[in-house]
Amino acid sequence: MAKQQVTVPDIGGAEGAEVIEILVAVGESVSLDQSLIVLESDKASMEIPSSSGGVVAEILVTIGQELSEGAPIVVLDVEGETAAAQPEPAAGETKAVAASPAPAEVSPPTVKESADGDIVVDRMVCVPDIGTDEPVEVIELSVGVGDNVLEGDSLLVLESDKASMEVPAPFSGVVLRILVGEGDSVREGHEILVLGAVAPDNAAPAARVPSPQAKTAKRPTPAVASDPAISKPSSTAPAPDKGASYAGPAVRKLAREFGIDIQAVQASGPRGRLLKEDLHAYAKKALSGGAPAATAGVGIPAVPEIDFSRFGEIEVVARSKMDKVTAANLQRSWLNVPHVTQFDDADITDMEAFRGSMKSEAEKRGARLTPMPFLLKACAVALRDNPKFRSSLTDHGENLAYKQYTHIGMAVDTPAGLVVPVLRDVDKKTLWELADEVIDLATRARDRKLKPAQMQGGCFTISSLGGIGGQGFTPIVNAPEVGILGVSRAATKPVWNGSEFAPRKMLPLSLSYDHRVINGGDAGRFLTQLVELLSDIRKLML
Ligand code: CAO
Repeated sequence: MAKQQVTVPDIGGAEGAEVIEILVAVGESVSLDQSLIVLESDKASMEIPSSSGGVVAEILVTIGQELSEGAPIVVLDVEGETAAAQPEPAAGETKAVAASPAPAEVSPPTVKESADGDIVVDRMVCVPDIGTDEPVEVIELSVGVGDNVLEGDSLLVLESDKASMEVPAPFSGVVLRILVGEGDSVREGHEILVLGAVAPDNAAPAARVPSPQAKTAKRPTPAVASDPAISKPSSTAPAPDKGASYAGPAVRKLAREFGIDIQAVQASGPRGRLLKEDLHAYAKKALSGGAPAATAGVGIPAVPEIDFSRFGEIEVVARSKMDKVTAANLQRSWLNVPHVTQFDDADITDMEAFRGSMKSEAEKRGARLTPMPFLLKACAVALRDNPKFRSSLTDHGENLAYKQYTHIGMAVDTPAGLVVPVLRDVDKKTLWELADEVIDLATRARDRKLKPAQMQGGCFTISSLGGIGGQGFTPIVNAPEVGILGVSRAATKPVWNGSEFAPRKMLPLSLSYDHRVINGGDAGRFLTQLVELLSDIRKLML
């Protein structure tokens, strides 16, 4: 066993590249070429591979330390070899890429006169030496046609397996044409874009005569004379709109996996560098409904924050915790569940007659027999006969969990927000028991006295706006449940009975369901049965 020090290889001349991640720990076995640390310079980040296999005996760097070529990184215990026998990795043998790619290469210029008489010198800009012969991917275009860029501004971001790097503009000018797209593979010398620079006014007369160099350009420059984008770059024009944050390859990869636009994320690392933690925090915030602005969800463009006071007086009121939790839950369901909503009307004329006939008995019992207990009972029967409606997706969608119980959630509108207490074993309870429980749970909800257990375990939800009004709405499934019944206000309507229009009390129902689990046929059967049960409540006993 011999000790061997691994040092920073040739990183393209970058001085003082910062250690932003240490990827190994003392005692860990590493193989040849395994990444040890991530270094980041002003323009690029790169993983530094081990020059040998072995066990990490000592880590000689710390996060934030600045390193240059030759700086020691780790000491390895290497089996059967002496340190001297292990050659230093030669430049180019490592997987590191140029830390600060030279400004993009440029082809010899062509000189043109624009419509307004300016002298435009346009040059093809190519991928510079990026320290590898392997193709690398264009992961971001930082500019668009017509953008004014300053020398050193990032034109695009390239990424290999091991590193990402920005390619800076070789000179100030205006982007006339872009020849690559995101996802393209490029190598050194690949043509990226055409950049036009306007010759300074005092140099214009001389520049009007194309130089011999321009005439003998080896690489043909695309014709851009008719391009309206040719204009004199204004020294006061803003630089291209780029985010201030910089992200290393691992962070960029994670951002792509999450579908997060890194420019939308607040960076907390040194020098405005984006950390993985920033992405996690952003995703968490988005999922809890608290992402900056009214962000609809991860990967979805944020709705911009507006200063409404610009348009008139406003009052800002803090939302209750319950309101925010409900918002997050609804947003999560809406984003995750492919919703379909189906509508029908139940003829509840007879049910209402029966309910009316029970009024005095209800009063004697101190009960309130609203349509809700009937709806609960009818749903329990329909859930029994259509068991998919009380299932949930499990194991990442591999399986369905069929619940053998009938617990039904009931949306309750409270001053503090929407809550959904759950009535347990609805199928085993009488209408009177359900009527009492509806009042009890609704009262507890409004008094904020519900226990967490009383809001858990539902298989299906009923959201009744019947007491409030409306002709129909599309409720959002309360995931991981797969169905929800929306109930609107019953109204007396003329219904054709085969020989005449008769006045009937019609109850509008809307059934939303998770189309990953329930198909239209399932939903049609469920809703049809529900309508039949409510239209003839004797069937509830079958
Ligand atoms: N059509 C016509 N009248 C109806 C009705 C309907 N579909 N549903 C209820 N009513 C009547 C009731 O019979 C009652 O009238 P009476 O006092 O004359 O009997 C009146 O409307 C008020 O009923 P209620 O709403 O107090 O009682 P309920 O049992 O029907 O509902 C509850 C209980 C807790 C579900 C309800 O109070 C509630 O909070 N609903 C809102 C749910 C909600 O916010 N959903 C939206 C979620 S998504 O944002």
